[in-house]
Amino acid sequence: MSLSVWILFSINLIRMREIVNIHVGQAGVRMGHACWELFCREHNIQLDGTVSENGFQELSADNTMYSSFFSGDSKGNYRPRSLFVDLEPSIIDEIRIGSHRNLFDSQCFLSEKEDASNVFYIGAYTAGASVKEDALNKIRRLTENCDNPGGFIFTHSISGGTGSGLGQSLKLIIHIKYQSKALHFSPPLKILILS
Ligand SMILES: Nc1nc2c(ncn2[C@@H]2O[C@H](COP(=O)(O)OP(=O)(O)OP(=O)(O)O)[C@@H](O)[C@H]2O)c(=O)[nH]1
Ligand SMILES: [Mg+2]
Repeated sequence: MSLSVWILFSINLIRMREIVNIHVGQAGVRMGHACWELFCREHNIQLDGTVSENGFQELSADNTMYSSFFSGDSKGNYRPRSLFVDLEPSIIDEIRIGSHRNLFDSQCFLSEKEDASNVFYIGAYTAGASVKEDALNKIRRLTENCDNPGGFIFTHSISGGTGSGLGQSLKLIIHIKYQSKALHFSPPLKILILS
């Protein structure tokens, strides 16, 4: 390996890898919201995206600890690198007006008017198809804003129509587009997918 390639390779290893979080359907959006509450606590980030007093000192001398999940905005605050998608608006609207409303960028949210009624086909092909392009555009923008994209984390249920149908079709496209490897952490989920 030539020296320049090796240096680039080493820098890549040292730089923090950035993760894009995608939450699909009611269960996915709710689980995602709960995860962000936890991530904020772990990173000492407050409800408006600012770091609490002594937050930097407690975690790290620089801000690299934050970049895996959070992006910095123009005001120097931290914003979750995430996308919430649902075919009906109520669950996402709860977050839009809830306690974390000032944490998330408005571009994080994408909702339509009617859910997929627990039907995979509607989530994947009919109603889901109308939001798929918008969702992929938002995911592309989030990924392009990363210096060193490391992967995607999805949260979604496997029984609702939006989470299963739209979630699955987004994962398939991302898998092809970004040549990602799928890791399934839950053995029962793996068995269900195989069957
Ligand atoms: N753990 C958890 N499971 C949930 C939650 N909300 C719904 N579920 C489960 O998710 C499954 C239904 O999927 P949903 O996520 O509600 O459906 P959806 O993806 O919104 O799809 P449609 O509503 O059919 O468009 C059921 O098994 C619910 O019990 C939640 O907040 N937490
Ligand atoms: Mg739903």
